[in-house]
Amino acid sequence: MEKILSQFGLPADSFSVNPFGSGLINSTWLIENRERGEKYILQKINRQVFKHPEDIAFNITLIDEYLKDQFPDYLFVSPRKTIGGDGLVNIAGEFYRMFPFISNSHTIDVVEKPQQAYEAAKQFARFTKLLVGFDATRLKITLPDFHDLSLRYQQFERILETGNGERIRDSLELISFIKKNKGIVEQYEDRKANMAIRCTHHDTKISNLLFNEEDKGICVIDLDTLMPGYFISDVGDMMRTYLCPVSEEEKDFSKIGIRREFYDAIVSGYLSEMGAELTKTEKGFFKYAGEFMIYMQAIRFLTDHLNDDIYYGAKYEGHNFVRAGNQISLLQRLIEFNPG
Ligand code: GN1
Ligand code: MG
Repeated sequence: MEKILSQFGLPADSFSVNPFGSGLINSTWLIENRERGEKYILQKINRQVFKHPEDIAFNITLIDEYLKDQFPDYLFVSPRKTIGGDGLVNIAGEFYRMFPFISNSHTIDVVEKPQQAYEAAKQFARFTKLLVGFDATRLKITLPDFHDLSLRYQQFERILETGNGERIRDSLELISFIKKNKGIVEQYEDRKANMAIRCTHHDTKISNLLFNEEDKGICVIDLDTLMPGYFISDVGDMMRTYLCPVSEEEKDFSKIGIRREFYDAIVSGYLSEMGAELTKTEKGFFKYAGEFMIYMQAIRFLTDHLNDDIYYGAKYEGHNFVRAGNQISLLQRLIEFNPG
């Protein structure tokens, strides 16, 4: 830690270091000196997942320059430069980056008020809208095929052949649900031709938005998966994480349900910024967006369970099995839901 902090020009002995946040992929710490009123967020990028951390840094720099130039009033949190002027530090093959801590901001893990869902949808939509004039294909692909549902389905089928046999036998009900709903993959293939490629965040869960004390969205964070993509990725992940009163970690599936006011808040929040950008056809895909993302997340959790948790890790035995079951319940509730 001393080595890392010194690269950012901070003396390690005057800062406390504590694990921070709820992200599943990268490791995050809060670096704080109370007397000096200084706070930073330090992150170690997961090298198993992100093979080229410098591509993430490249994308962030590119977007930062574009936004500062075109929309100087927009708050975009860019990483603190190292003493050598870089956005990233490489220490023994591990990559670290540091962000200023935005004062009076906080994140939430579960959406409690429709207003929060509206705000988050609006902020993520605003981000994509501000980048409409930026050619999304200039972004480096930090995770190839990240939201390619057809590929996720193929990976799932493959793991049924090669995965942990005992876990496969114990997961037959979930496996059969995934197979029965393969129509969601077919719809994805059909709908792709009718959606534009835009700058897409790809991880719009509620914990990736900073709020102020009045529950107003301040800015979007976690741009590791900012890539060219479809709006259903962003809207869908909002549906996945804002509609339900409990998170993907909940074990009691009877608590899982769809809250109508939150659905309406996502749609109106998103359209408040992106209404003039989305085509009429795209506007018909809101509910599908939720099905697409929840189904994909269920597949990803289940595939990982059958693959001995190598991607997400597990805090307890069967953790990803529970998460997959949770997402399948949520998908069932969404399929039944009539947006009216
Ligand atoms: C991961 O790292 P985190 O928690 O922001 C994952 C998302 C999943 C999410 C599920 C790079 O996001 O795709 O939706 O967990 N990110 C990556 O909670 O795989
Ligand atoms: Mg995150």
